[in-house]
Amino acid sequence: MQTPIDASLIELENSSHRQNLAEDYASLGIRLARRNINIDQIKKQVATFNVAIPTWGVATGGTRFARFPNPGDPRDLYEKLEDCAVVQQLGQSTPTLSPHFPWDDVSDYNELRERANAYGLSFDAVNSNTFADQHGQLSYKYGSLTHTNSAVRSQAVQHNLECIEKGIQLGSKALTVWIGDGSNFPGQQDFTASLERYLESMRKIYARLPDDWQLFIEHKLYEPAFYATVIQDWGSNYLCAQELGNKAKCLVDLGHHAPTVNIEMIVARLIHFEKLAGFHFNDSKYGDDDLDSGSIQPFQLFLIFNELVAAELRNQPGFSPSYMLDQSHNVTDPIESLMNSAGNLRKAYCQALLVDRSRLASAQNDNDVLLAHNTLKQAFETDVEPIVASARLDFGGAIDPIETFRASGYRSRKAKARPQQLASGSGIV
Ligand SMILES: [Mn+2]
Repeated sequence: MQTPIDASLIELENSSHRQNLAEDYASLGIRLARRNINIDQIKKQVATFNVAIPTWGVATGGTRFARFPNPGDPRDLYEKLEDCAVVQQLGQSTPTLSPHFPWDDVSDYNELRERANAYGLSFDAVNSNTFADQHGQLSYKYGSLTHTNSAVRSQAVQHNLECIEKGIQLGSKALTVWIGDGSNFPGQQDFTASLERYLESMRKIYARLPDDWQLFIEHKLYEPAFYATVIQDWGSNYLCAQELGNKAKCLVDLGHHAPTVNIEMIVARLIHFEKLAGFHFNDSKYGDDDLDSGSIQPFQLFLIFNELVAAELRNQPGFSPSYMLDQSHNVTDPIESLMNSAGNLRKAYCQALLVDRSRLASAQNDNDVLLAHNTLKQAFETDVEPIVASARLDFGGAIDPIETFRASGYRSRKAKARPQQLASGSGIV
């Protein structure tokens, strides 16, 4: 397998942390044993949690105003693959990529699959793009799958069908559809007619899904449409997924809700009705900030994982969510942010595994409010870093991925090897 970072460098960096980690792990193990928890068992479970990297997430992102590229940013998909391989090699929790078309268009998808496999990487859900115009065909300025002009809708449907074809060659099993369709002014769009057109278009896409594929519908309450979006919330999402059929499910992007919405409760509802497709993980203070997972609201992230672990433990029918990151790294090194975020997700998962479920259930039944709440807080407040770091180490990763990445000199090597074209003024990537 191709590994972009020298294994001896990882070993050297790990050697300076190995003893401390062993002591921290042993000490945590003693404390968890008092709670009747086997730390080795938890570590094994934590090691099974993986999240897909969005191919657009390895290049520096930006805002509507500007983008400030990092030296060594990947210039094409093959360079993105190499960066994803670094994230996986050091973090050992991101073996899949979620590609985006047409940004990731290549001439030979079988070759792309082989190149990814050589790094030990494979492909998760493919993402279509009908929110920006491509090369001078019909415009999506006033919508795509819901456009008033049937020719534009056909073009958007056709693009999604092509994404499925590319995904089949890459070994993907799902298509994620997010549309920017909506309206900026009251009166601009007929709410009912636009939803009818959406369903008509989506039925055509759904009809062409392979039997073992799923269709992930992603809702978002605003942006780029600032008055209304066609698939604005989980309610519209759920109703559309229900109309389309069993293979259609609802994708929850953590940044696509109003600031005070109780996302963990939405997750619980979608799990109950067997309609949870999975996640686009990120974090936010205000809107779709696309900050690193776990950076702003780690307790919310834990509460979401609490619902996921509860579903896992009760063998909830149809429960098999896809986990993907969807972040924009504007002021950090994207490789570092991706490793940090994937680690934060494992921390939240690990903390959720530590919840004393029987104590929680009896406190809930007895209406012992404080004990129920404190049962969750006890798990959330446990420092689980020794477990997450040990899970990485067991699979050849770095105890401290970011320190190791910095010591490797990878970024400065790439800054020389990947001279950038003129900085583009475009924002969000
Ligand atoms: Mn998303």
